[in-house]
Amino acid sequence: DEDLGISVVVRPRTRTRKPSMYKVLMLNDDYTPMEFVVHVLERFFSMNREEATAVMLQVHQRGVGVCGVFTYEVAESKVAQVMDLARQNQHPLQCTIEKD
Ligand code: TYC
Repeated sequence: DEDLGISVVVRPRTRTRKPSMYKVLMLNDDYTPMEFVVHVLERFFSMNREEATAVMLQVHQRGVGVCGVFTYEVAESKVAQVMDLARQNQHPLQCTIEKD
């Protein structure tokens, strides 16, 4: 057949996927001061005082609360920052990651 001289550029395309999201959960304990937990929520999860207080009270009353939802690496980094600051201040505060 005759070549009409029309060329088409075909770019290979891989599907983009949304990254899995992970919740950072804060756990209750009997010793960490409420004010410290509020400070942590304000500092690392960009909450205002009202939001931070509500989440802290939720954790205090129910045992667990959601600090935020992030990609895996960001969630890991938030947990590390919280645990470092808690350790530096000798508080037993724990937080963890759960797949959303
Ligand atoms: N239960 C703690 C107290 O009575 C306060 C607290 C709240 C601790 C939330 C941890 O994630 C936490 N001092």
